[in-house]
Amino acid sequence: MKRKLGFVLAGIFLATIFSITWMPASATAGPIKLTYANFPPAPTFPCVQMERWKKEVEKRTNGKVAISTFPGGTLLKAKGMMDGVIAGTADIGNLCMAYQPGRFLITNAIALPLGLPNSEVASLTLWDLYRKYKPKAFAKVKVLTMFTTAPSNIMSKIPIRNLEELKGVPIRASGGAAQILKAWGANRVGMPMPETPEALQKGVVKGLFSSLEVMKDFKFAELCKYVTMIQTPVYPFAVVMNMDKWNSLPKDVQKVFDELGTQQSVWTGVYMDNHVKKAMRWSKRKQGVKVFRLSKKQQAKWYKLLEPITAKWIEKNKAKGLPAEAIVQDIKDFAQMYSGK
Ligand code: 3IO
Repeated sequence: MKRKLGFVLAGIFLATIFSITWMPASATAGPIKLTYANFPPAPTFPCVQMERWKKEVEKRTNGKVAISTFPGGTLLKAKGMMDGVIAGTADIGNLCMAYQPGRFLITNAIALPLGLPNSEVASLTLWDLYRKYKPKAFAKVKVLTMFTTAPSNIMSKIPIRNLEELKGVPIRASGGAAQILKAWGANRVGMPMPETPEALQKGVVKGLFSSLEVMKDFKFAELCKYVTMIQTPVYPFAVVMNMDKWNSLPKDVQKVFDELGTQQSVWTGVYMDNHVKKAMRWSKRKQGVKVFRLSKKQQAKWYKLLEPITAKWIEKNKAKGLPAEAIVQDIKDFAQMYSGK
C-alpha cells in the first residue's frame, strides 16, 4: 500500500513539473511590461492622453501588455525625453518638439503662423506631415502618434490690449511661439512648461503664450488674470518608442499600437479643444479672468507682423536642402481638408 501511494505522489510531482515547464512562455512570464515617461504633471493633457492610451492598449491586447506610466518628469524630463527613449531609460516617452526646434525642423513647421483652427485639425495635419516626410530626426525611434495643443493665446498678470502694452514684457514661450512673440516685440523667455509656474510666481515672466487649458490644469488663472486672444500658433508633440523594444513586440501587439496612431491623435485633439472651453469657463467664472478680443484693426496689425516668419522659414530651410515650400503647402492643404473645406 505504502509503495503504491509513493508512486502516485511521484506521478503527481512529475506531472506538476512537466506542466509548469511546458506552459507557453506568455502564461508563465506574465504580461509584456512597458514604461511610459511624461514630463508635465499628471492632470495636464499630455498625461491625460497617456492614461487613455495605456487603458486602450491594455484593453485591446487583452492584458497581454501592461504599461507603467511616469508623469511629472519622474522618469525623464522635458528636454531629455528623446535621448532617454533612444537610450532605453524609458520604453515610451512623450515630448514637446518646440523645446528642441533645431532638432525637429520639419514637424516644428506646424508651429508657423498658418492659421490652424483647432487642436483636432492641427493634430491630424501634424500626423499626416510626419507620415509623409518621415523626418530623419525620428530614425532611431518608433513614432506611435503625434498631436498638437490648441492654438496659443497670451495669459498675463498685466492687461495686454495692444502691441504697445506687449512691448518688452517678459513672456514665456518655446519654439515657433517664441519666434512669434519676438515679432510682436515682447521679451520672449524660453523654458519648458513645467518650469513656468515658478517663473510666474517669482516674477521672472509676466505671462505665458500657450494653449488656454493650462489656465485650469496648472492653475495659472490664479496668477494670470488677463487673456489676450490671438489664436496662433499650436505646439507640436510626439510619442516615441525605443526601437529595440518595438522590434521585440509580437506582431499582434505592434498592430494594436499602429492602429491607435491616428485614433490617439484625433482623440487628443478633441479632448484638448473641449478642455480649453471648460478651462476658460472656470477661469472667467471662478477666477474672474478678463478676456481681451482685439479689434479687427489691431488683429490685422498683429497678423501682418507675422507674415515674414513663414517666408523666412522657407528660405532658411530650402538652403538646408529641405522641400520647405512643399511642407508649408502640405500643412495648409491637410488642414483645409480636415476642416471640411
Ligand atoms: C503644454 C505642455 C505641458 C503640459 C500642458 C501643456 N499645454 C500646452 C503645452 C505646450 C507647451 O509645451 C508649452 O511649452 O507651452
